[in-house]
Amino acid sequence: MALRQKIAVLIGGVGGAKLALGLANLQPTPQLTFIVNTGDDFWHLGLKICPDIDTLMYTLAGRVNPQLGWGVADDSTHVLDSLIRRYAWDAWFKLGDQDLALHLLRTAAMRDQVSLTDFTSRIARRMGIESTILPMSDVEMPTLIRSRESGEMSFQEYFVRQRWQPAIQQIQYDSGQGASLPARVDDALTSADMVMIAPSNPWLSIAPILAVPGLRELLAALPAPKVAITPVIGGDAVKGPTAKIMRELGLAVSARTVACYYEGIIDGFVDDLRNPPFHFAGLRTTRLDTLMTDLPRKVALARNTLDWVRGW
Ligand code: FO1
Repeated sequence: MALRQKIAVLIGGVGGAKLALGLANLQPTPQLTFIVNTGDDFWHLGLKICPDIDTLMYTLAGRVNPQLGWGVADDSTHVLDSLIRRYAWDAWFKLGDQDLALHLLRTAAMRDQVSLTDFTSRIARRMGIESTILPMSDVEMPTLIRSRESGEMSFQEYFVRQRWQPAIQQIQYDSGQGASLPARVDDALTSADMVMIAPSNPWLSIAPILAVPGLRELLAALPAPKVAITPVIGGDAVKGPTAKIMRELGLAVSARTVACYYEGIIDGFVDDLRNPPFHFAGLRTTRLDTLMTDLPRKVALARNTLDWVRGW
């Protein structure tokens, strides 16, 4: 029997989860390990919240809210309603009741000194997810946003409370105060037949992963093919603030800028058919339909990317 191909994917957010679902629905299914951004994680109402891990888990388990791309489908909001109506709480971060169950369990596990990696593996298994989901680090590495209007703020303060409206002056990535590369992340990358960078926001979702000590250097030295997929289609992002942030950072809103950003850590780049072609010395590029509006399109992008890289 042929060995299942091992693919490690750097990932974060709603756009990344779409590709993850495409990869997980390939036949035969590759052996998938997702290395997930935890720069968005925060403590809220005493609970440990890990939005990108949860978005990925709910998506792969078929439980995600399809309209939002995050949270649980058909979730109720009894707790949230109580907080607002009975206690006049400023409930700016929306937590559904079923989603809360996961945050309660995770918080209890953290208090019992269970690592985020072990907790995530346990929950993913209980959700029936076959892929491996690894937080980029067990040490907290919160991304901080600085803007002229609002000064320094936490990621969720910027993203949710202020609806990503403040113009970004600087993004500060945490390197985990000397934390080292988690052994399971190291293993997943070292043993991978291919590494992919999902079409997640490079500055908000992928850069925090690249800030994990040792990860960028390891990636650069890996002999396996490493390929990124563009989050920019037709001069804009499908959803979210990618294009806005690029403009605020003084960058041209193009797939070329994204490929440039990943220089040194990728050797292939999947651009979108709608984008103008570009060439970089030493970088293989292809143009595919990267708009993942339904499951067949997600699977097609995963399949076409793998077929392209296998043909190198
Ligand atoms: N995004 C929002 O825009 N508003 C919310 O109230 C919100 C709540 C929320 C709760 C749990 C969760 O896992 C994700 C949630 N998100 C919410 C999404 C999240 O803030 C972002 O998608 C990511 O952090 C960016 O990748």
